[in-house]
Amino acid sequence: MRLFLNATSPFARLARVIALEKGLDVELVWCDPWANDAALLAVHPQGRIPVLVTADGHALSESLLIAQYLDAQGRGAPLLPGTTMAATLAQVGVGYGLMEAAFNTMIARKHDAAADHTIMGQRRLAAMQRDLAQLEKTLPAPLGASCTLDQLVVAVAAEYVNFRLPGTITPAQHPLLCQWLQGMARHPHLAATAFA
Ligand SMILES: N[C@@H](CCC(=O)N[C@@H](CS)C(=O)NCC(=O)O)C(=O)O
Repeated sequence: MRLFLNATSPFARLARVIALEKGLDVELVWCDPWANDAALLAVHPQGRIPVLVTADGHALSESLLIAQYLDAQGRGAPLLPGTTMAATLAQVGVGYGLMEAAFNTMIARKHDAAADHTIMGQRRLAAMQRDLAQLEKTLPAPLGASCTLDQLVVAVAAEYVNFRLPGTITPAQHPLLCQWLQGMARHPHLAATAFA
């Protein structure tokens, strides 16, 4: 399998962490999706990362679809346990929403210095704050023996916020999330793929 990625995409990092978590042998293909990377466009028309090319040649896009595929292919306990599926997916949705709002805030700012002041910019920032407030109320389980998809999505999303939008998550406003994140940072596959 081949995974197209770069070093700063939270969506690509999520796919990479899950491949590691599931013990799968995946070749990393580093690319720049913003430069119309020819190798990336050759495997998928969307031109976005992540893309996972499976052993039988299917090009999968969308990090959560890739997550689902890798979870089914790899070894170990499922990242989406059947008995707690709704609760896990509910948390995944909040974490993924945070990831999207933070990423889109960054990209919009790159192209328009006043992006945060537009209606869409304001909606993104407000959604991010609501997602963080929700996580402060309800977090995935702390780092422990088993690993689930909500833990990985929320951790990658929050670490992306800290990486790109420092000062958004604060110990004063989000003490439980900060504490939870400190624990998750010790997860070997999160540590091995940290944003830098
Ligand atoms: N919904 C997608 C988002 C993927 C995405 O936006 N990837 C960005 C990098 S973080 C990208 O490749 N952007 C290039 C472009 O939009 O042309 C997922 O979950 O995988």
